Amino acid sequence: MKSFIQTIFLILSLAIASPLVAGDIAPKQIVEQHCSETPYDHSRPDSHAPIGVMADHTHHAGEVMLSYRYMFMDMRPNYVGDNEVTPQSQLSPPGVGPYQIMPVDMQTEMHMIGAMYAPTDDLTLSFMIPVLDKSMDHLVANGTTFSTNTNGIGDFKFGGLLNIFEKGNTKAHLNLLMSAPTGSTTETGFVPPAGAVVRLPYPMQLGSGTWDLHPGVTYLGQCNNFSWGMQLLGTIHLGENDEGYSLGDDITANVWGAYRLSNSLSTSLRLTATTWQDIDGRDRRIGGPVPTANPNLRGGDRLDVFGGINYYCRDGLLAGHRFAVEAGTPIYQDLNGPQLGMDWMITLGWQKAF
Ligand SMILES: [Cu+2]
Repeated sequence: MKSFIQTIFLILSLAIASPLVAGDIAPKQIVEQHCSETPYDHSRPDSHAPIGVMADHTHHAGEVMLSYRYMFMDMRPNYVGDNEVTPQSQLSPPGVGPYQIMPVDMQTEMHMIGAMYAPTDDLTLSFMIPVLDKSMDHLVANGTTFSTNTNGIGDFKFGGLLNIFEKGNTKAHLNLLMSAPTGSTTETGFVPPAGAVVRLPYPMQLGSGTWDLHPGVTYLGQCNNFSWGMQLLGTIHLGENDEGYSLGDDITANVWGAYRLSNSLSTSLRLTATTWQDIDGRDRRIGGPVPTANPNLRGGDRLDVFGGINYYCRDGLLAGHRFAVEAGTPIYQDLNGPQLGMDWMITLGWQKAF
């Protein structure tokens, strides 16, 4: 899969490097102006953030936007701190060490359906429903392997984006979002070493089980063919879920820059730093000699780099439709482990405003 990432980055860097990609719309047509005197343009390909960033833009009064994102994440190998460890090095003969089972690879697919509606110029409402499909492969101390799977709806996220600042080519909004515990926290699966259907470990569950706050602030700017953005987002889990725990809170800082190659096409580079905590409390039905069942082996820090392309279709049958892709990989991760680290992720998206 590393070669896949390299291919993606090659494509993205070619897109940045080659003016040919800009096609028939010459960037020369874009008149250069003093940036601070130019109003923020909502109809550029890069007026939407790289597709992996959520709740990044607001709409004008009366506008509705529908969106669909497909996300894929591949997590492997295991880390203890910032060191990669083999699953074999963590497995012990029965009765000797803590682990009889080690996760070796986790893949998550997410379909995210979104809607936005702006009742006023200052407020945009946002709604997002994720549908998740997770699978985890394991190695057992006796050399056998097995996989577990869960799928279903995740936590429904909703709230408002409130414009707090707009001056010339820059603007900012507050992210006032929350999520409802619509995702299951009681997913089960057959675990061969246990010889039974049991409740699966924390990362295989589909929701937090708690009402969560997702406060944040987003700052955007444009200047000629460049644009940039910053977003600080947090997750605060309120109280404890029915199973007796609360997922660790997290903070994510996004910084990105984009270059407009034409009126339809832009490329982007994004850095994302995330820190998240261990689980507070525990689910007494989740257990077993596997690190994913330990609530104190869930936290970590990570720095990711992403390359992306936004395309805003200007004419033809798909005029007004936006398509985007963004792929990324960590450049640093430090995990309370053994815990599976991120290997790579990709987001494909479609957006259409009405
Ligand atoms: Cu929108």
